[in-house]
Amino acid sequence: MNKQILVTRSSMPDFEEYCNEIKELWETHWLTNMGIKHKELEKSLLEYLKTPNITLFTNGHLALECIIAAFNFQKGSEVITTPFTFASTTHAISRNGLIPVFCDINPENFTIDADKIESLITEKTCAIIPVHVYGNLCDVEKIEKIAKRHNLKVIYDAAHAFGVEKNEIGVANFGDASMFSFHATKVFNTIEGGAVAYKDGKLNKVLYDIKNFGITGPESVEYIGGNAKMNEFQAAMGICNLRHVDKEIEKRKRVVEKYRERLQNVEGIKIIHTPEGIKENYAYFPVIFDNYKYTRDEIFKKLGEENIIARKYFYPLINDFDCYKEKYSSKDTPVAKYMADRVLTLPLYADLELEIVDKICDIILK
Ligand code: T4K
Repeated sequence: MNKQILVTRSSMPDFEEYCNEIKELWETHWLTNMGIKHKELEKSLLEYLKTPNITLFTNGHLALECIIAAFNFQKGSEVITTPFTFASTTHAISRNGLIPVFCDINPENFTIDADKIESLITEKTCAIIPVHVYGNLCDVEKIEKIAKRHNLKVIYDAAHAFGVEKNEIGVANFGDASMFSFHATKVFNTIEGGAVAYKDGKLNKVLYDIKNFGITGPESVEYIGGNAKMNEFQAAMGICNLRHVDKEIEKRKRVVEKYRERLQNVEGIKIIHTPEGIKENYAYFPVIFDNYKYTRDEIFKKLGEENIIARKYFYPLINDFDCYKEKYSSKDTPVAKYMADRVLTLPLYADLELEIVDKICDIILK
């Protein structure tokens, strides 16, 4: 195949639509600091995500760092999380002066194994930060019960889960807060960008202050905040992309259905099955090669030779990263280790041609 097929490709509106959206910025010269585009996007997202409160950020990572900071946990407290995720989740905990405690994942949908959380709780535990990895919902009911029992906060890393619903309840409604990434690689993007949705409306002011240097008035700075504001060009991209996101998700669905049709019931290939009642967003298509006739790495290489660049999300595991491996080991999370050694996420984006999906499946199967 001549054309290079990457693991994903950003959704973009028509050039004219975006130009039209940013035109008034040339009139107002108001480019950032919570301008009109920012306000408009915030309002639309409240509705789309069916959440009572939302705050926008310049990217998903800072959104997560800021919501953790907003809860003001005592430094050195422990946070139970999963190593089967992107670097950001664990880094956001560590950069807040908190201690990540890795819980293993369940082999069904690779989210945190809720049955293993309680054994990791100590008197130092302050929160659970699970990840709706690939857009798969965690066991939100079980996690809520555990959190209530032990008086812990739950902050979901919902970076992958934009638009996912369970029995018509938006994913943003689970836990105390949820972070969404609007990075270029996501189902919904604002170029770079992110948001936190949350239950307690009082967090609105705290988050605003944290993302804006802790400035609380014209002559007062009450907190040591940072700068994590979404600018007007990002927000304008979001306004345009939100108009088309449902159509984009429908197009992703076609691709996923094709992959499922070709790869399910193949010995040695495991794909994730979504339970009833879930509205999916078709964010990623992970495949586990488990005693298949070729290893994950062989398939990865073969696809690469055909100019198809799949990705090993999420390998290596975070507890094996150079910056964490002195304190942690992937041996402590054997299911996550098993999956990380065998997973490959296949190319998936709205405009991916079904012939290419077929070609990818042919390479894998033959
Ligand atoms: N939590 C979780 C669970 C996450 O997965 C992420 C981010 C975060 C938190 C933090 O959210 P952000 O701060 O990023 O908002 C990519 C993304 O950069 C990252 O956002 C994402 N997760 C992660 C899973 O994937 P890389 O290092 O794989 O990106 P890169 O540059 O290799 O791009 C991957 C593919 O995407 C390219 O092969 C082609 C395509 N692409 C990329 C870019 C940059 C585009 O089509 N357009 C683009 O502009 O991390």
